[in-house]
Amino acid sequence: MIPHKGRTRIMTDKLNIYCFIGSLPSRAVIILTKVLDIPVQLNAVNILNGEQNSYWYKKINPTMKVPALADGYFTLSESRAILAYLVDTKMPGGCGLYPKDPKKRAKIDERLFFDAATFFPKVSSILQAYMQNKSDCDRKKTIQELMPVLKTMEEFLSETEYFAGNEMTIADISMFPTFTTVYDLGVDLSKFPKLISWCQKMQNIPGNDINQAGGKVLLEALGMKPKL
Ligand SMILES: N[C@@H](CCC(=O)N[C@@H](CS)C(=O)NCC(=O)O)C(=O)O
Repeated sequence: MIPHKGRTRIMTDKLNIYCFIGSLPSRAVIILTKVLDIPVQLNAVNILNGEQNSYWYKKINPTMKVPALADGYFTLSESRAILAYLVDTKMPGGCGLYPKDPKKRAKIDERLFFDAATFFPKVSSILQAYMQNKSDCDRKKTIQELMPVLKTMEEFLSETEYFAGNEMTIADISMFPTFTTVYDLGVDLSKFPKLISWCQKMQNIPGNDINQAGGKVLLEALGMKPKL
């Protein structure tokens, strides 16, 4: 991954991904590039020192968040939109990760929206509570608020092996780094055996090493040690 020092845009034939390895949605995008085995240029944006707010990055992603993608002059933010774009453009013939069949795709979108609107924000609140050095009580409250979400996710896995059917899709890839973060934070997962076995399967995919490395970076930023 190359550091990106004040340049406005890196133009290469490869797709450019702007990311921070500690970031959960950045990791989901990197993992998908490994699963699809596509050449990409990874550009590090250090959100720990505020690089996401720099002028050059704001031109690529006006929301000033990671990840972002640049495909020539076409730019895209929002990790789940990037995941869908990567499958659609790199696997034009279709692919089980995000099939073209409207019903299958709608089910995957349903899980992606659940992730964006419910799962990721709850985990993000826990991380914020650690980063802002909130009291133990406040931290525990954010963890308690995650529990019903994990229960729903356990129920999602009661009928299918993955979140949107019996094959891995981009919905699983999107949720994987967020779930391993929950594990790393030491949240009690004993009531969620299906989530644990889903996570174990996901650990065999290409890019798991990057997810683990990102987990270490994140926990170090929080002053903690990873369990995985
Ligand atoms: N919904 C966005 C969330 C992106 C996001 O929250 N990124 C965080 C890192 S995980 C970020 O860039 N934070 C820096 C900031 O808020 O200044 C996505 O999935 O891409």
